[in-house]
Amino acid sequence: MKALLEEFREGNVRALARVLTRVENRSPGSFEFLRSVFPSSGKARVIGITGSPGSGKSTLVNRLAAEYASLSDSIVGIVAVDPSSPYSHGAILGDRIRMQDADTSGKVFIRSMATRGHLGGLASAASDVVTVMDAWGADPVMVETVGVGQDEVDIAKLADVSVVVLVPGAGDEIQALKAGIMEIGDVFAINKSDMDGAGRLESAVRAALDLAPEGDAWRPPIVRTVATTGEGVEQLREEIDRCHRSLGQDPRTSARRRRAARERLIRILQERLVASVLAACGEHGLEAAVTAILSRERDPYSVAEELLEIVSPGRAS
Ligand SMILES: Nc1nc2c(ncn2[C@@H]2O[C@H](COP(=O)(O)OP(=O)(O)OP(=O)(O)O)[C@@H](O)[C@H]2O)c(=O)[nH]1
Ligand SMILES: [Mg+2]
Repeated sequence: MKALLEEFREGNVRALARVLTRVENRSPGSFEFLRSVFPSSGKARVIGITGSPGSGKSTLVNRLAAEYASLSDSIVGIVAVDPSSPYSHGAILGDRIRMQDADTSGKVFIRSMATRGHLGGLASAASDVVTVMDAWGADPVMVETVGVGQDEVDIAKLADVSVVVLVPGAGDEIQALKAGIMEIGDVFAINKSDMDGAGRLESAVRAALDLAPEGDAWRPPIVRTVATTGEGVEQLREEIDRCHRSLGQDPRTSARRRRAARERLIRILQERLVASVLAACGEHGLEAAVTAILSRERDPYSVAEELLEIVSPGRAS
């Protein structure tokens, strides 16, 4: 493990991949890894890219990554949070871009994460992956998520700059407003602008943004893109950079970062607490308790109290 950490610190890509696998699987020693690399994190620009399924996020992320890679010597990190929803394998997304296949330059490092099976939740696992990439030296780190659920909104909050990708004619005008996605967007990309209705969508987004209180330091720009051809991608990158630069002047930035750090700590606590309770009572113990609750023999409150008592004796008041 020491050797692995050393290789990691030397910037070895294989070491990065191995560390990420351990961290994602919560293999023994992964918390020690996270602890020792955390102090080196916090340098990368973290960019969130979110939008509805098939809106062209991966295509756009690939283009942006190529842009960033051409501008500096750093390796660009990409975290693709892959929806494991039933339709992700269906016909609708049959043509989705697999980013794993895309990089040939050796300057982009891509990691796909499954969305299921993370004890502390997806956002917790994703923040660890971002931390590891950041500590390793990737910059920027882009995180692609399908912006629908709370998990995804939480992930978007990991980013300093969030790009919301909308597409014309997909009912996104209404959907975006409904899902509260407008609030997380620092930059809006109207992708597939080669299709009808881009102008209409832009007006709808602008109208929604105009509802934001006056005096906000940052007015989210709207950029029209065609990810497949690369049109507008340079301008999108410039707006993302401009947003990053403005963060230092925006008084809300430190409050936002503080909130994110707090939420992250709470998620870690949840994960570790649940993990230690499960380790103490075992799968059998848990199932037995569930059976007792189902038959109304026990109530979940006292069961929880009892289980907590195992890991923290004498805590009950
Ligand atoms: N016409 C047009 N098609 C595009 C554009 N951008 C992406 N596409 C196509 O849209 C499809 C979906 O693109 P992806 O990049 O996989 O979209 P995504 O948002 O990452 O999809 P998921 O990750 O599955 O949610 C692909 O067939 C792309 O070629 C665009 O600007 N114009
Ligand atoms: Mg994608």
